[in-house]
Amino acid sequence: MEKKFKRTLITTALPYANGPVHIGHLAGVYVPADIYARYLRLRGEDVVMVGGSDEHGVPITLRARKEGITPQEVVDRYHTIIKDSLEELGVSFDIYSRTTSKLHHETASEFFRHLYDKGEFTVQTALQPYDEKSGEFLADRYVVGTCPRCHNENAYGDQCEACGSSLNVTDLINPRSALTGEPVKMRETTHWYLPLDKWEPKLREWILEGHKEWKTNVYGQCKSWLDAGLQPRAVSRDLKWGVPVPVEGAEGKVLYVWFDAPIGYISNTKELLPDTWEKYWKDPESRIINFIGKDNIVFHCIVFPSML
Ligand code: B3M
Ligand code: ZN
Repeated sequence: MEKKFKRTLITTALPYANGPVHIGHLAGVYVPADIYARYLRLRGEDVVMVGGSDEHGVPITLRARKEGITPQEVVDRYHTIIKDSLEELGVSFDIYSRTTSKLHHETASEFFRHLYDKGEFTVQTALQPYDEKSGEFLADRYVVGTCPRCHNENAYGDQCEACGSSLNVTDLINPRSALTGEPVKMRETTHWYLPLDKWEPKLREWILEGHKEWKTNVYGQCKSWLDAGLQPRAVSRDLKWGVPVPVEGAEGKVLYVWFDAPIGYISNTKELLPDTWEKYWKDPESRIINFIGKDNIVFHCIVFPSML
C-alpha cells in the first residue's frame, strides 16, 4: 500500500531572474504544481507550495554587463516581472520569494558552513581560463576560439555549435575571452567539491529501490548517472555575484548557483513559516514533491539529496 503522509511540501523550480517566464515554464512546472496544490487543499490536506526567483549565476552578470547595469538591477527587474505574471495567472503560491534575500543568503551560507565543518567537502586545485583585462576567471561558455574539428572560429569553450562537438576550453585554438576579446590565460584556482561518489551506494538504494514510482524518464536518467559512476562536483565558483563562500581565504568566490538555488526551497519555507518550517523538511511523516524541468533532474534527484 502506498505510504500516507501527514503533510506535503510542493516546490516549483526557481526560474532564473534574467528573462520573463514563458509558456513552457507555465505548462511544465507552475500550472501542474498549482493544480496539484489546489487538489490537496480541497481534500483538506496540510500542503504548502513554495517558489521564488533564482537570482544568481553567470548569465545574470553577463546581461548586466551587456546593458551597463548592475546584476541587482537585472534581478530586481525580472523578479518583479515573473512574480507579477505568476500572480496574474493565479498560481496559488503560499510564498514566492527570491534568492537575493538576506534570509536566503544566511541559510545557504550556514548550510555550506555546516558541511564544511563536518569535513564533507574535498578541495581541488585546477587550471581555469582567466581574462587578465577584466581580472576574472571565465566560465567555459565565455571562452571562444577556433574549433579543432571544423575550424569554426566562434566555437564555445564547452561546445562548437557549427559541428556539434562537445569541447573543453583547452581544445580551442586561439582561445579568447567572450567578455573582452583578450587572449585567455590559464590560471590555478581552488574549489570545494561535494563528493557525490561517497553517496552513491545510498542513492542507488534510495532511488533505484525506493523510488520506482518516479516518472520513467526521471528514473532512467538517474539510473544511467548512477551506472556511469558519480564524480565529485565543484560547489564554488570564481565570481563576485552570489552567496560568498563563508570560509577564510575564499575571497572572490561564491557558492555555485546550483548549490544555493535548491536551498532556496528551504529558505522560502523558513520565510513563510518561521516557527514550523522544520517539520516540513525533517519529519518522516512529511513528503516533498518537486515540480521541475527536464534539465533539472540530476540536481534534484542526485545533487540536492546528497547535500541534504
Ligand atoms: N533556475 C534552472 C531553470 O530555471 C534553475 C532551476 C533552479 S531549481 C532549484 O531551469
Ligand atoms: Zn566545430
